[in-house]
Amino acid sequence: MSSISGLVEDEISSFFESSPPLKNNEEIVAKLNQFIELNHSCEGGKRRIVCVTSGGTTVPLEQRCVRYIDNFSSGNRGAASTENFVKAGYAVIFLYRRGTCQPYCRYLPDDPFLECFEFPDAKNIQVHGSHSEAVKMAVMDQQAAVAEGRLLKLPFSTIYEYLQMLRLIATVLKDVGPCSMFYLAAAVSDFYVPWKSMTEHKIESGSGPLDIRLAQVPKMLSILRSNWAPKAFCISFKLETDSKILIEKATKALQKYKVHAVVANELLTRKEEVVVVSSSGNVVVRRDNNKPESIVEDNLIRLIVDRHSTYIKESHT
Ligand code: PAZ
Repeated sequence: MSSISGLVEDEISSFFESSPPLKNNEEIVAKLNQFIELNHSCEGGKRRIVCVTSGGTTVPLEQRCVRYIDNFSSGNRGAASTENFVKAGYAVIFLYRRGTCQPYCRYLPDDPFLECFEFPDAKNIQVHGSHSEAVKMAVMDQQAAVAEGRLLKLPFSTIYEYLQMLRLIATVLKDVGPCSMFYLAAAVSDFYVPWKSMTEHKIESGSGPLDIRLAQVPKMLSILRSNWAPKAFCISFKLETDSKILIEKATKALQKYKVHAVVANELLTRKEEVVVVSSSGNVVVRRDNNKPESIVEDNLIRLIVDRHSTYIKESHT
């Protein structure tokens, strides 16, 4: 297990102490406890629980935010992975950026969404024939996952919200031990403006170039692994645009944060293939080109679920 230095621990504490508190903290805790009770109590059965993070975090530049810095992520990976985890029998906490791609909605047209519908007469509205299958499947699958209590969706926007929510989730998942998993596909800002040094009102324009000093976001993976949820199976992601440095960076992250695997992907080819980097070697996972409906997450989640099963078995011996 990774142990973290006092310095890193201080940086992490001061990040949280100076963050604007979550507005709906108690509501989130209540939802999480209910979800864990339903899926991992003796009465409710013992499903595996995975927290899938998805979408990019924003870094506000003003406290009453008008402008912000964003991290790229459409949320497709997180949404598709969530669907596959539910199919594999997991209960999923989907921690996602507001407005990004949602599970079961990947085949719906989002631009413009209203083109899905038509008005045969003044009293009725119905789904257009060309979209009816996609809409039917989306509604049925999403409703089944929610009705069975297997999908809990929690939205975030800022880096402050994301990290506070991740900490809450890790804390409640601690008791689930090896049957819990973190699958960290969200694109998380490396730099931010500390809340206390941020201007309250909209930054004035018209006085020349803007100088902003960004502080480094403390690396929370280390504390997630060592303190928050040390027994959880943990998968992190590494995105690069330069394929030459991708595997080296992913290997460094694996060693530094002692996660169980790092999924390495390149921006342009991320929907075609990923490389799962772990201490047992690197495995290239590809989309099945012979099947038009195939997505890389079908094979990726199969591999991750297998690895998780081995981890659970080994934890009990
Ligand atoms: O959300 P998306 O499907 O457009 O892209 C997924 C991804 C590239 C954001 C994800 O696979 C990933 O690599 N996340 C971690 C990014 C990072 O290194 O911070």
